[in-house]
Amino acid sequence: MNIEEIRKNLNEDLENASESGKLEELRVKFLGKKGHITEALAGLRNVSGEEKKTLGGAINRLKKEAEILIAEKIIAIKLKEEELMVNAAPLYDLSVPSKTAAGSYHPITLVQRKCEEIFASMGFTIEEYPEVTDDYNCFEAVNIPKDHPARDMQDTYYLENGQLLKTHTSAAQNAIMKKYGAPLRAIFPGRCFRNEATDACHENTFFQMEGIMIDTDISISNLIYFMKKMLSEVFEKDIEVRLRPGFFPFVEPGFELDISCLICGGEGCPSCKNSGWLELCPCGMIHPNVLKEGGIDSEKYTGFAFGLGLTRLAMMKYGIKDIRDLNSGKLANLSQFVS
Ligand code: FA5
Repeated sequence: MNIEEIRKNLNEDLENASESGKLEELRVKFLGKKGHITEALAGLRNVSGEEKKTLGGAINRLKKEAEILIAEKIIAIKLKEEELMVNAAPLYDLSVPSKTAAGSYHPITLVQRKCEEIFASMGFTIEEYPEVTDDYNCFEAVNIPKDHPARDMQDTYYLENGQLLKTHTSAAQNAIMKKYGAPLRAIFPGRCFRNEATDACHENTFFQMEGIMIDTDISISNLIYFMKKMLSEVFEKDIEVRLRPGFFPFVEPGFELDISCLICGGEGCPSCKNSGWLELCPCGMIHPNVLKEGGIDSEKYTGFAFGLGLTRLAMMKYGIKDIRDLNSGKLANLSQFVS
């Protein structure tokens, strides 16, 4: 076949090609190992002198032309095929209801939202704070200087750059005081981390919700009122609580607020370490050092703070016996709670 015959043949084949799959065959026919153009180039060995130069140049131009034409045709056909696919009737009926089960909220999200609703209705703002913070915010700013024995109660995970995962939501107190000043009412829920052994009521990753209220004349009575109000609304019934002294360097005086274990009805079980009571919400009057560090005049203002164990609250509200189930990712367990 001479050059003109090959070109004519190529143009006809390109004209007739209508599927992208066929174009590979076409490429092999002209440019493959035994293709017409490759063979024409191989035939040059029988030609010599000036004719070899002219013919060689013409065949090489045809080769380039063929490569470009085939590539352009492939693009044109693919575009056409895509357009046909897009415009074709859908392969499925959009009006048929989905068989995928609807998702559900995690029990901690449900109690967190409930608490947020309760406190927002009492004028508290809801603040966010990162999980990664530093030694100053987590400890020093809340009156736990380096080498203070209280640090032993909250070991955590440290990053190589010296930052750490917050052990309690109290880590946000300083930033929020500096952001708003006094008077102030805010809650700040968040994930906390502690490097400690796990059991039915302890996790290394759990949720707390901190609350602070700062104003002139805030006293322990205000604290007790807000705690009782929150618990009765979350549980939608009266809950037996007990307040006992508790030490936290960032409050003075400090209390442990325990609720009667709702899993065993106060008789004692692994969820409450067999005591019948569950530590749920330590609280107290904000230490003047913490107010001062947050830029608040501790002579003029007083305030209360609490650190509610949201994860434990979810356990009590929904009767979840083992805290580890909450991080288990077992959807059959976690998807049964609705409000
Ligand atoms: C604190 O974290 C204080 N920052 C709380 C506080 C805030 C006190 C403001 C006074 C004023 P504590 O370590 O006790 O305190 O934790 C508070 C609550 O978080 C506990 O009562 C418990 O409900 C929950 N909690 C603590 N550690 C764990 C854990 N490992 N697993 C699950 N919940 C936990």
